[in-house]
Amino acid sequence: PEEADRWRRLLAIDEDLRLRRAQAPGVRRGVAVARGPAWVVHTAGTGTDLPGEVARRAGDPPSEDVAVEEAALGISGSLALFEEVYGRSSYDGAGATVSATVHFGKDYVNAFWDGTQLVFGDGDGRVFDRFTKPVDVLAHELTHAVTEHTAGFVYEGQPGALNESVSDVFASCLKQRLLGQTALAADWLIGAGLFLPGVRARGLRDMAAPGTAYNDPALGQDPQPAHLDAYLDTTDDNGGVHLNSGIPNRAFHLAAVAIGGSSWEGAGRVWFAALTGDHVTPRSDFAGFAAATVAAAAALGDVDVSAVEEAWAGVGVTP
Ligand code: ASN
Ligand code: ZN
Repeated sequence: PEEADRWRRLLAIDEDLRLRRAQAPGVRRGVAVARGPAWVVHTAGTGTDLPGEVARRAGDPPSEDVAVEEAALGISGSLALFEEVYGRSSYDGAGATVSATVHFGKDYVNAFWDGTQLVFGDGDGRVFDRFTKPVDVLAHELTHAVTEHTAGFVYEGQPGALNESVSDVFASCLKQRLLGQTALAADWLIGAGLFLPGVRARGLRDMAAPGTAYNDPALGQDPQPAHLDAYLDTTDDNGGVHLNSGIPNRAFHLAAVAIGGSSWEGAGRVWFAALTGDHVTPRSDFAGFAAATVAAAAALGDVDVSAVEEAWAGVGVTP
């Protein structure tokens, strides 16, 4: 509840701004673009039928259900990031309504984008708390939808690890934006607050120091590599998509810190331009995506291109 209150306070500002813009003189009431993309949060009530029952839509008053509120805040915050900072209207670039379901299943310890909607479990009450709790988990899943509609990275091997990494990149950008943190001040953790007390885990992943997020009997040690030299050749996890993402994750962290200021405005604009630009394909590998970020930095004009090149060099990737 403490964490939820914190995000609610931060996002209340955002919601308030959205409503005031919708009601501003000269803005026709009900024009979708003025209000930002819509969203709807459902509840599965611990069942597995999707999407379940509607719990709250954009514009509705808050519900009493904390998971519904967390989802609403994470989704509206992510939509605001994409729209206000990167000029993208929803995940499809055309204002699609975001649909999400919370309370999916019993003791369900994951969250995912199924190609149509977002889905969140409540955790097992032992190791994992609710998957709606960390605002960056919401943004991670919504970014899968953005990637599907843009670069379309196939979910396997290096393009799969890029798909995962890009979700962490914009998840971290959202969290840092809400907290008003610079790249230097941020914790670079994905999923902080997801683990219940007593679990030796700072989060699911650490973008600044992949491989150090957790070390607990229930979880083992965080297996992420931080450099291409340690790339994991495995058939698990679609070729290690959640493992090898540590490599491009750290490249983003290095670029963000080198560029300086806020990650979402500095390195974030470069990564967004690369993700949505012509230099990537569904089968781009690390080097291909690195080259796309270098080209994007050069095209933006106000970004230190060598900071991007050196960030990739720092993880062993040559654009
Ligand atoms: N939470 C995971 C993800 O977004 C779910 C999955 O592996 N499909 O990548
Ligand atoms: Zn993911």
